[in-house]
Amino acid sequence: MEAMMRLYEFGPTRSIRARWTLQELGVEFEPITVYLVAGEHRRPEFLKINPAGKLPVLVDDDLVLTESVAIVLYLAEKYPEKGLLPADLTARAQVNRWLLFAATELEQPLWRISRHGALPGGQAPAGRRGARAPRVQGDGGGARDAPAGPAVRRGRPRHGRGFRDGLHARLGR
Ligand SMILES: N[C@@H](CCC(=O)N[C@@H](CS)C(=O)NCC(=O)O)C(=O)O
Repeated sequence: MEAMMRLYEFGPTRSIRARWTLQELGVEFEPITVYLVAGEHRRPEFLKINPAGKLPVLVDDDLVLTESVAIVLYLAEKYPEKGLLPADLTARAQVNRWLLFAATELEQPLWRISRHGALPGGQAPAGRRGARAPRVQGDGGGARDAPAGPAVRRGRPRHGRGFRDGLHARLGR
């Protein structure tokens, strides 16, 4: 019998991408919480799994995989019958485009803004107001929602209408 996959994660971080994908696929996995806030990611036992001391990490048999987007793609390709990645080459190219856009264009500036930016009008951070991550629209290719959704959510309620509308216009919403 195949061993259950293990996901090393910590709630409201990029770990969500891996968890989202596993849940979307309906795959059973063993979740292992590594408390970043308590510094557990710097403990020797975790550094043996990922010497970079970062989350998420997916362990599937002999495979130890880091990088949240690589995990999303691995899972989507492992279960092709679930249809998270389109079979058509050009449709898949669009999915890859959004995955890379989320990771390379969207994520860093949004992290920077959310860490250093003032909250307009004293608004509470998005997560505390129960904002839901939006889905990237279009046909097929559910895999692109996992990385893009949390990043878009970061940019949604707190940075004012102009920023949000520009972002959503770019995403075709
Ligand atoms: N590019 C990596 C980034 C991983 C990463 O930086 N994870 C953060 C949580 S979102 C982390 O583990 N930080 C701990 C640290 O940097 O000490 C990915 O997408 O998986």
